Amino acid sequence: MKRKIIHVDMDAFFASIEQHDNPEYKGKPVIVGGLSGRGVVSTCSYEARKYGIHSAMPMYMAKKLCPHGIFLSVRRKRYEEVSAQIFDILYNITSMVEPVSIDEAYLDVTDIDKNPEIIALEIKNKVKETTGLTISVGISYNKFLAKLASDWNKPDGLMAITENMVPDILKPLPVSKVHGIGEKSAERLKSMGINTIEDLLKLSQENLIEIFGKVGVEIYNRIRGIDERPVETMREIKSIGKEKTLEKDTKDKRILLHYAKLFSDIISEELTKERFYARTVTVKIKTSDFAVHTKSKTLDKYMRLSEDIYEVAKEIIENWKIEQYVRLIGLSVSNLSPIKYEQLSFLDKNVVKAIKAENVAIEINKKVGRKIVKKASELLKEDTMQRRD
Ligand code: TTP
Ligand code: MG
Repeated sequence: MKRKIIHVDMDAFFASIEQHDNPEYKGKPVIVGGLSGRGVVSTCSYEARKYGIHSAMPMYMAKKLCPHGIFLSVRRKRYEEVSAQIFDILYNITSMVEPVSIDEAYLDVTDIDKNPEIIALEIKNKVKETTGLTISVGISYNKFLAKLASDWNKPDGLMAITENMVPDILKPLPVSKVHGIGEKSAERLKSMGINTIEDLLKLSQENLIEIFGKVGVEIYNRIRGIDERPVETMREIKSIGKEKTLEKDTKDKRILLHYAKLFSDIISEELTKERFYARTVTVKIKTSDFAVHTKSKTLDKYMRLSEDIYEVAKEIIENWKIEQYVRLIGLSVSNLSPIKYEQLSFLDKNVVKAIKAENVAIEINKKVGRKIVKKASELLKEDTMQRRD
């Protein structure tokens, strides 16, 4: 059975919030971003886009293009608050929500016995009613097409791409619309005389593999309307950690710090690979009487670098009054978040919701092939077992 996928994306998110909170800015070019000398544009209102301003453009350039624009700095907390309201609306529809960024998500509504257009309208109305803002919604039978649809008639868009529309609807689009074709690839294709998806459709799978490598197969399928990527709900709160039973029980903190350093490196590597950042560091020790003790510290910031993790671990170990010999040392990080635009605290609330919804799955261990990523519940189980032995 074909899936029913919805993609939602708020319109000019930061700028729309500013216009909503300051009605005098409505209808005007509003540019939000870093206002310092080297600042860049985070986003701008649709009125400002007419001047050629866009995200990631240096702020001085935006000022040149639109000197009478309203330039505002980023009010992250406020945007996260609105984001949380939007995600609340989405999670009230289904737990099958994949947050992509602060203002964007996929929903799998296949199992909801309702026309997806009705669901889309409900989302639009509820978002408008709750936040006063508009959201663009795309509907299709896979993620690629749903995202394309939400972008179709932004702002305040609603579009469905059905199977019979493919590939004709795709043919005139520029190749850059294909998920997986970045700016550089688009340039390269252009130099080969390939500008539109119609041009791309003429190439064989082998041709595309030659140009893009492995992704070539995905691109070949995508432009034919095939995209099997599942909607991935927030993974369960989990930790990434490593531990070791020492060859000889010890009270020497230098040895414990040595392992903490080693584990920080491994954990940092794993966080990078899984594209996570962590906020909590936990040191675990098992003493010679087999009692397990843990101490944690949660920071305000998310981290991924080995030095940052080690610094917290070091502080915990150095302040720890360890009275017995240690036979095992472990280090783990938790409170994980994927990152996008360095603003993530809104995701935390939704992690909790996803857990409640019990539709969480951890794929990391499968991918890594080593059991270093554990569910919080597993860790607890393990601790209990260790306490018993
Ligand atoms: P987007 O959804 O990419 O942009 P947008 O919502 O402003 O506009 P559109 O109507 O085209 O969807 O990003 C969401 C928010 O993320 C955006 O309002 C600001 C922030 N952001 C950045 O901080 N830097 C960036 O480079 C981008 C692209 C977005
Ligand atoms: Mg958006």
